[in-house]
Amino acid sequence: MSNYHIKHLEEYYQVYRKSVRNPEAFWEEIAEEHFVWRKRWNNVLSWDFRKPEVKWFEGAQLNITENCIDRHLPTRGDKTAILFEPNDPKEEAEHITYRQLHQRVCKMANVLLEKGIKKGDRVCIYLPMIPELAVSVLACARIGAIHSVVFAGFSSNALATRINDSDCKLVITSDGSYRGAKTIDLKGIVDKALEGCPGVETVLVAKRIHSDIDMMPQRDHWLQPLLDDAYGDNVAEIMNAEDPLFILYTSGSTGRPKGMVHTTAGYMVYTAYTFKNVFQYREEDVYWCTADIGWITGHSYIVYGPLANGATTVMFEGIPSYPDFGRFWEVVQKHKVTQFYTAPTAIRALAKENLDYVEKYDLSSLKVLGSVGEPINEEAWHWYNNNVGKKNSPIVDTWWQTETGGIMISPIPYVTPTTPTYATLPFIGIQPALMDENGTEIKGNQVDGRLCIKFPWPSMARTIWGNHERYRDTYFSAYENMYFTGDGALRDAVGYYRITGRVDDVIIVSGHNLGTAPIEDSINEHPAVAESAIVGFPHDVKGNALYGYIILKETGESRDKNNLRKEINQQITEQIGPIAKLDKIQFVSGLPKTRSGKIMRRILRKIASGDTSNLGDTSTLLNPEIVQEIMDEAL
Ligand code: 6R9
Repeated sequence: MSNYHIKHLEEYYQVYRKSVRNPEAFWEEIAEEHFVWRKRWNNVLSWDFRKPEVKWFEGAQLNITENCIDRHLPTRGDKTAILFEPNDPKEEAEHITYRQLHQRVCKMANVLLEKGIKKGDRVCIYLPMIPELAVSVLACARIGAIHSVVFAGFSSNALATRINDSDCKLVITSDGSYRGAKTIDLKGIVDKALEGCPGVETVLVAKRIHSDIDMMPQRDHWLQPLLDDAYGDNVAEIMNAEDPLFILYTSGSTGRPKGMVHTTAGYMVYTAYTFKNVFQYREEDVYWCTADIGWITGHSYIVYGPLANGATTVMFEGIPSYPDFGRFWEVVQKHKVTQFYTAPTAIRALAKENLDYVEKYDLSSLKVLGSVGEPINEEAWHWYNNNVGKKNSPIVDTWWQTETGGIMISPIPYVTPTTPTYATLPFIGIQPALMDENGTEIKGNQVDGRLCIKFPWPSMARTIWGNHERYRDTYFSAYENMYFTGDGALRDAVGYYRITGRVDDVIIVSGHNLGTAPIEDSINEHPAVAESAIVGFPHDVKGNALYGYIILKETGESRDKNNLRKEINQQITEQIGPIAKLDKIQFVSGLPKTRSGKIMRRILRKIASGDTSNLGDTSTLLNPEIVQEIMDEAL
């Protein structure tokens, strides 16, 4: 029990040391004390990063849903497991207790079994953020089917690629979805996708927007009547520790999306343990992560991590700007949210709006604020800290990846003193290393390099679905015996890590390595600037020069543009140095972003270098129309 909940910094260092000196003993103790197993493991860990092969808790048997649901029934049966907050604030929130969740998952599991889904089969879930999404995920886990959730903002092409890559036999979707004031025809997207997916035999359709849709006889079935008829209990399938739990696609810098495969026991242990500590979760808390379950953040920290701890986890169907920019804070007040976990892109969007939207609401329930998905710039950090946390709620800047399954570098709130833009210290059990270009580890502090992990952790992805070689090449071939993250990082004087951005975003100007994030931070601090992205473009003398795409705040739009350019460069010169000055500054009304909020720099790089003949795949962009505008006005 003692190691499960870290309470002060000295304890962090003690437990950390223990976890790296003897990882097997450490994780064995956590696994033994906090989970229910059908059969104990024979071996805690075996690994070889050269193959690569990693196995945790080999020989153990379990079902993750027994850990996330069944075991809570005697003590938390009437506690809210999932608190569903609909898109429309006028629609009532739904409290789903652990007992109700158990019944709903069992019924869904029985429907899947009845449709012929067996252990090991792949099921694609393409649903909006409604309770059926979490229920479907858990129902797959209940019967040992491998879920592949595809974010319901992806196009039919992207959906078809993912369905075919993992040979899904069944798709769970809905008649449509609400997104702010809009409705989206999800079933139409599925129908189009399935024209190219001969392997899909069955489509289950949840009713959400009550629209008139086409149902293909034999293939398509309304979900609710099947659930109504299904038996409300189900004996969980017994899974081996290393049986796949799910596939989740993530885009690579090149080529097709990679289906990252996560397995059962290690993923469960690590997501539960990180959830407990990174959010300092307590029994009475109401925890809210605003991500979509279509991303890893939703898998690990809306569904599995919170439920494994018997928590109340909020599922929000809506968007931050509907019906107005106060929506997040209204929900925090209404449900007395204690932990709030979101992305810097959302914070920056809200920070552009009037402060009244925040100040109107009582946010005093908040204890911990989280950030994930990209580096959080200093201005956004302070806005979040001052206006949402009222300087009373520590911000946990959590660095991790789809591939890592769980949070890897993060403060522990009320334990680790925070510093803006720093993800701070490695989580318990995580052994980071900074590497130079020649493959040598850079020791000591006040250094920067490429971020690698030296030792396995329980929730790491085990392979890429159907392509183990690509898994090895992408993550284990750059540095011997290390997992390479693709990110750059610096380690400061006290050993805190700051993620400087993807290594492919590093720009070498006159022989100096410049990370995009610190330069963008500096630009964003200019009072007229809302957001920026910089890329490199070829330069005769310097090798590369910097090109900045900058979105102005409303207040900046009337300013003289050349004066603004000078001021921005002056600011960069002061904060980073003249080497980081921008050669070109283009003011734009938006930046091309993926649906998870990441700027697609590949496109900006092409435009900056005047090479727009082949912009590559823009189908995953949230706002493809912006590309033309930026091209038309390029410098
Ligand atoms: C969880 C998630 C992973 C990439 C990662 C890094 C960036 C995520 C970050 C962060 C700086 C943080 N990233 N969290 N960069 N600070 N706190 O986002 O997974 O969608 O796979 O993205 O996101 O570049 O390598 P995923």
